[in-house]
Amino acid sequence: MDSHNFPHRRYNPLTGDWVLVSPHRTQRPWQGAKEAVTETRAPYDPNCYLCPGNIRANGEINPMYQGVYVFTNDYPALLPEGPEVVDEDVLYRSHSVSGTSRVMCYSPGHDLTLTDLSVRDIGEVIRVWREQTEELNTTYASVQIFENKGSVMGCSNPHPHGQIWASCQVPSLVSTEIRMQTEFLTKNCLRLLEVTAKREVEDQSRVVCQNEDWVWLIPYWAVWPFEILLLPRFEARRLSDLNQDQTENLAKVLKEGLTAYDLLFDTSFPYSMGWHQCPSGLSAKEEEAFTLHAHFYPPLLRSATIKKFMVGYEMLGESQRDLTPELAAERLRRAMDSGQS
Ligand code: H2U
Ligand code: ZN
Repeated sequence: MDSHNFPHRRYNPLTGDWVLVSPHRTQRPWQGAKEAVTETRAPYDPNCYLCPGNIRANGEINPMYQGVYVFTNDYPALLPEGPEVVDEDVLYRSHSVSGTSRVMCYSPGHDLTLTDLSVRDIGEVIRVWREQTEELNTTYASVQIFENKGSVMGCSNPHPHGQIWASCQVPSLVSTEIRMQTEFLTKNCLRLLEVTAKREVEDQSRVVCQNEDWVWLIPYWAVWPFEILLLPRFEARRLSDLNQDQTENLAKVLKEGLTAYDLLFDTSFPYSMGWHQCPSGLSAKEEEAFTLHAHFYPPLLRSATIKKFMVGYEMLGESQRDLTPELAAERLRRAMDSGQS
């Protein structure tokens, strides 16, 4: 069967979910009309609560920071301490959670995005990700680094920033990935994401860009049209494991991959991205099975304004896509080439 032309389901070994792929529907003409959505912003906005020297919503004043700036979220989703709650009712279960939430400004420049930063400045962002992971891991098992970019993803402020939420309890999606990676290692004597990186680099059809340490690819089981899985090509469990060369190469692949995103629809590409790092306190087998990686989930489908909706069948049955991951990767590679010529 030519899977590029017929409906089929693909398995996501990281979650255990299936995705319905309906490539025949893309026979409809591709309307990749480039409706550029350009928004001009000044390098400083007196009303922005993240710009250097400005007052935040709780009255605190940001320092005149020059590089990356991290502060505790003024409206944190997690608190370090609280009353002990355990409810083990047969139906209604709950337990306490403890943690902290931080906001991380990537740059003082209000008009920039992570993509716009130089490779050197992206390297600074990674260095702070590494430091934060190391520090927070001494108190909290799980360190979740993420970024919501663009108002379409619910981002409240265009100033380039991400967030860090750390907790003693491991969040559900990370727990699932731990279980799936451990089961894969037990069954196949292979690390799931290590073998994924190797096979994808050999095959190339879903790879958008790569260097000696990293590969930026659309996973075989991608749900979002231009979803990315960023994988190391060396053994790593946490950002704090990265050495200087691996950090520099990560900055390079981020610059390249994110630039391809922006070129695709001639817009500052929105997404939700985040790192999955190995929590502390796992068993030796779970720790061995885990590979550090990042997911990028962008909502756009056909242009800067036409997004993919996860509704209907997706909400009630399972995720579905028309554009194959292979075609999506080819479009991103082409966008990248157009930027180089
Ligand atoms: P988004 O990246 O999703 O827009 O979130 C920005 C965060 O910044 C949000 O969690 C915090 C909000 O609580 N924030 C502050 O900590 N201080 C402020 O003055 C405003 C927003
Ligand atoms: Zn700002």
